[in-house]
Amino acid sequence: MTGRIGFSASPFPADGFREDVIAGLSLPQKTLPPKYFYDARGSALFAAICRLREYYPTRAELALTRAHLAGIARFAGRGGVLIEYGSGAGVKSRLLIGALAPSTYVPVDISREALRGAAAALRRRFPRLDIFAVHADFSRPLKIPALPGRGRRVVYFPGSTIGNLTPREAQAFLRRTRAQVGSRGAMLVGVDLKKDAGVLHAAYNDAKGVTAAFNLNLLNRINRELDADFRLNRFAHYAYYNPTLGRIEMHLVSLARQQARIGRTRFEFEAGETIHTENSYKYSVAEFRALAKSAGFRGEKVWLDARGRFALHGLTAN
Ligand code: AVJ
Repeated sequence: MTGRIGFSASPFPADGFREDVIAGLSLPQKTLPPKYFYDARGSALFAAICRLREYYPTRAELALTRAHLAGIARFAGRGGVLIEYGSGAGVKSRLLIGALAPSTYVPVDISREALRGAAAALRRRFPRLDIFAVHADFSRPLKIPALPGRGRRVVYFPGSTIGNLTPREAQAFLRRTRAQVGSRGAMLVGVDLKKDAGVLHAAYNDAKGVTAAFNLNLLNRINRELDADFRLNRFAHYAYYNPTLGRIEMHLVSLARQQARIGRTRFEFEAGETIHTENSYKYSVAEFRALAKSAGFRGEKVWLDARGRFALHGLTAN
């Protein structure tokens, strides 16, 4: 039998780019949401980041997934419904689908192109798999339409993308996911571990300046899509590890006193003032388990890479 392929768009909230940008830049600490990094150029730059020598998370997560695939599959169970937050374009998704042999695979992504590309590629690779792509912003409350597949629901959320959320937001997000998978469900979530600040610093301040280009591209996107006039050479990438809060913070620092216009709205920048563009929280195993517990999950399993840099948590509903 051949697998079916479906596509569904939930009422789409990602068109709030202009509103989100203007609201964020109106705050005392100017802020922009990191989900807007990923236009075509931003996605290409992120792919380049993942290949950098200094950026260990992608390789560490892939290595641990390969090393522990059988155990991960035993935990998640075979033949259920695998829901991935993200497009499923990566090697890790293919490994997991191969090992779990789900009846239905449900990628959820904000990018329609990424979803279509990934679904088409997966269909060639797994011709009997039912693929039900959902075009939605998984960072907001999400309605996954009645699924054709039966069996246990497992949400896969790799890449430490959960680190973009504050612990409070992550807790709310995990609660919603817990409701989504039901009382027999589970979650596999990739989480970057706390580690030497120098290693963290290097990962977000690479020598080739790819992370800087990724950060600055957000202003480029605002210029292009929102009729704005940010001068990219008057802003600089700044990223550092905040050990008290356990997070990398990325900022764009204004190199001079200046103004920028978005449509008809003007924004003033002091010299040295920053736009906070991203947080990337790091959690020890115990910290993340405590967070998961506060959201109704039990931290049942955890797998690490050989060098102890990155964790994949196996959570069950309880
Ligand atoms: C995709 C959010 C996991 O926080 O490490 C990489 C994004 N930003 N380099 C991360 C990112 C700068 C990445 N996440």
